[in-house]
Amino acid sequence: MKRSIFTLVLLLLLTGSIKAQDNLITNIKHRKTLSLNGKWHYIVDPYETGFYDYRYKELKEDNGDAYWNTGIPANKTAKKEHGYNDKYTIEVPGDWNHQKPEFVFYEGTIWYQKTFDYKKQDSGNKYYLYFGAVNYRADVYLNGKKLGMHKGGFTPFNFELPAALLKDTGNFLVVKVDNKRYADEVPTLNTDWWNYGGITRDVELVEVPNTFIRDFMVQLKKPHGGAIPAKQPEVEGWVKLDHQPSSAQTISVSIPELKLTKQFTTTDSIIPLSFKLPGQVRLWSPQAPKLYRVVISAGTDKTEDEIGFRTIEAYGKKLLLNGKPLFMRGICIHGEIPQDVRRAYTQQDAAQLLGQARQLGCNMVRLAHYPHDEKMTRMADSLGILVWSEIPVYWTINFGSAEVLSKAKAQLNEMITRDHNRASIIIWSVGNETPISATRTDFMHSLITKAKQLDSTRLVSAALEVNYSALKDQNIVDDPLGQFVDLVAFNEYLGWYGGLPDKCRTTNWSTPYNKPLFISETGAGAKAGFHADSLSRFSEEFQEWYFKEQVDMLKRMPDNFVGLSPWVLADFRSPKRNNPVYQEGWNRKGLYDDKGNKKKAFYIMQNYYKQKTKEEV
Ligand code: GCB
Repeated sequence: MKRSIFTLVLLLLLTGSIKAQDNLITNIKHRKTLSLNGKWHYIVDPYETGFYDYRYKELKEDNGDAYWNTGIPANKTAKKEHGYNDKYTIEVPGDWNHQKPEFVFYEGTIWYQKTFDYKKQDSGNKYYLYFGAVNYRADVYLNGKKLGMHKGGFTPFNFELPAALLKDTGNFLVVKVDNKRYADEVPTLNTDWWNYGGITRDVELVEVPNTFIRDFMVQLKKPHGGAIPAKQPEVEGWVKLDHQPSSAQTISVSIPELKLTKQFTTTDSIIPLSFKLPGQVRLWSPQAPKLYRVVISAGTDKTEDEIGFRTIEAYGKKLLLNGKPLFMRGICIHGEIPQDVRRAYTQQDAAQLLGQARQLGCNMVRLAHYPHDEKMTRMADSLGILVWSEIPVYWTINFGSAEVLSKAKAQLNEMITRDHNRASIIIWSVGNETPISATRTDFMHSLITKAKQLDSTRLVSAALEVNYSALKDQNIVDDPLGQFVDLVAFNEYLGWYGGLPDKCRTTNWSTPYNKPLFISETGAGAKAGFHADSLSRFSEEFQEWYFKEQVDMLKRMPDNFVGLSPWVLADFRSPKRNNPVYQEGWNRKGLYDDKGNKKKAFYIMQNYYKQKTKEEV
């Protein structure tokens, strides 16, 4: 009985109201795939001529003028005003802005085209096109037929490729990518980062058996009451098949290193899992990021993943990792490689960003302000770096709109679905610096509820903000959203936006909520190499002074203070930052500059984190 209620709840969760990517396939790394990365053809189409006719009506699928159709004239007299050739090529993945000088500020539509061959293995199999991320809207066509449309620039999606449409040779794949900003999208018109456009992450053709493992969750059960995990900790999760098999099937979950195999029988397409791990299991932690190979099989399908087992809990004033108090030595990171002025998407990119965070002494990163490439969260798993992962509900999106809420929920769903087996991720964040109002609080509360439904094992938070015009000596972070989050997190820039850094000497922070308190941002701008006295804005000395004062202030934080993630790891591109001497289109609050050099302030934070590490042992 208990199990069937559980199944019903799961069913509701997994087949819920969000249509967009409820059928996301996870764990792509371990599937049979053909990479469609590499050179693609492109057409720049600022007027969307390939999509709308001259009366601005969407073109019919078979209209030869539509850019999803080949553009090859039938004969020499035929008129074609578009086409793809090798003179116009672009790399996938990768934002377009850094690839051609003429695209540096481009926001609009670019059509991508690739021809590929694919030999189908088994006529009963299924085929999907999987995109790691396309910013912002993608309309996808194969051999002249529309497969689907997706919105959201930082989360994955897949469309089924009908087997009859997929040819052995000469498949004509077209993606219309549009990164124009709109008031009713997520994020909205206004952000403090550059809106890089394009197919920014990997593209794969995925082949799976007819009934396949679409997704699974294998995590330790949510802890309660500050408990240390039992010697034989309990796994709770589920396996989600593409559809319910016609006759009962056996699902098996095994962890070879622990000599464990468990079997379950399907009664539905979602199969709840519940079992104990053997006593010799080693829990995952930043000190010992142990991952186990977990193999899941169902009928003819089999997949595996590397999974770490740990618990995380906000208990009273403490944050407990595996039942022990945790202090987060964090840093905020943008998904950008500043020395190349582009989005991050490779393994080396993840190694650079997480490596820099490690040098600073971090055990935690806040991946701002949108889900980063999956390579980042997987690498965080293997390096033992805790992660805060966020959706781009940023500043003043349209909180009154039900449609915007459903867009935010779709991105939340995709973020959590992709990464719910990553041990490193301990916090899902539903947004950043959203202005207090009843409408906003309802909106954010609804996202928090959704996040908890999708994943009961992690914490949910949001970065709250400070009103600098109302600063007092005793500041109380009492944003009403605080009652719904597990961790009260706030951004404060005392000394940069509110007075000068010495303001920290008399300022104190607390929250009325009996919850752990975290500083999710603090930072000041400095142009690397500009040296002056500490009162000079944008000098390295000003930023150094700022962090010294901040660190002194931290010593007076209340006993529920559980860490911070300063803003920001490295300088990043922002069209809002136009000081012609010090910024030139860059937000300069990095502890590293845009070439990877450390600024003076880096060492202040590094020292603070060294001290905190010593206190831990
Ligand atoms: C913030 C935002 C972050 C900005 C930063 C800044 O509070 O969360 O996205 O880039 O301040 O530099 O002002």
